[in-house]
Amino acid sequence: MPIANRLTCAAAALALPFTAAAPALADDHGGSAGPGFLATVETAEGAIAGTVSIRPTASGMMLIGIDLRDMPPGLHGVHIHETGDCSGPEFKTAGGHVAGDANHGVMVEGGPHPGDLPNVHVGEEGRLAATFFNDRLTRDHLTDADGAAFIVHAGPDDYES
Ligand SMILES: [Cu+2]
Repeated sequence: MPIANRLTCAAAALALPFTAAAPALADDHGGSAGPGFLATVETAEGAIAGTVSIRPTASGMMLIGIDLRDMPPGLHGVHIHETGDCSGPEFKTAGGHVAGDANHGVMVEGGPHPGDLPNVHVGEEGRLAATFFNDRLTRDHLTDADGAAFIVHAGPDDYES
């Protein structure tokens, strides 16, 4: 996974389970299938950028919610990486994507990785609010011994390399 040439700009270790007090659950109307994950996302400089949540649903899909501020405007790749260690400044400790047996990228035969997500666009105000469904990511991917990490890349994913 060639992440070395892409500077990362924000990351979170998905180590924290949801709690009842989590603001991200304020609009929870049910439909959850077991506890999910909530993590605080920090920039490479250590500033708090916001939160990411991942929760299992009754459909079997994971519901991924991203709510960040003060992000660099433009297109960014976002992924779930395989190791829950977001040491700055480039977050290489997070390793490659959660890949399973799949190839990287929705444009590639055998893809995408369970950790692949669509690119997100941040406007001039720096707000990034997005929700995704993911039918490949599993609880086991997130709860293995070394955890998992959420990464926002400085540039977009080309969905194939
Ligand atoms: Cu990535």
